[in-house]
Amino acid sequence: MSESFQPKEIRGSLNAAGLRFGLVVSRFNSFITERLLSGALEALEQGGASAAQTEIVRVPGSFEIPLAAKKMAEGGDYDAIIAIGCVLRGETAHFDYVASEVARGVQLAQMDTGVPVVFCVLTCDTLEQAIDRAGLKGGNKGREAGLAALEMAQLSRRLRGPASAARRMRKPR
Ligand code: INI
Repeated sequence: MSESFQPKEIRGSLNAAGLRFGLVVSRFNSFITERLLSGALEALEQGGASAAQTEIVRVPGSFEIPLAAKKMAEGGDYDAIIAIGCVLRGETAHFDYVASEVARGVQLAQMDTGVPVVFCVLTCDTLEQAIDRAGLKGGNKGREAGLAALEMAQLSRRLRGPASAARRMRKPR
């Protein structure tokens, strides 16, 4: 590759200016989800988001997250949504159903609406693993989700859909 071959790169910055964020938070395992929420809010605030740019929606459990996230995305009030939950493996197959449906539903919500929905649902075998990821040894996954929401909200503003991107590439600059 020659040195002169320098394609334009498109990235989202971590700046919340002019953006609105929605967080959908499961009450189930709230000991963990409240810590994830704090991490996410911390990241948004560091990116410059104010309380007025941010809204929190509560749902009973992780299984309810996708519907709430989809309705929030469809409403058009948010540039990115953060889905926060914690599913812990028990003795039955319940974990598998809830974990796979929340992942599938969150992906569908963002693909159906075009609004980024960041996945911050811990799926852990033990409470200890969840605690590690909610602010102890494994950092705070909520904070990572907050950063991802900032980046994806900005990136989505820049990527105005496949048709317009293809048009821009055809135009010689
Ligand atoms: N919801 C969770 O968010 N985490 C869990 O670990 C969990 N377990 O283990 O049962 C859980 N169940 C509730 C579920 O999300 C729904 O709220 C419920 O089934 C009603 O639809």
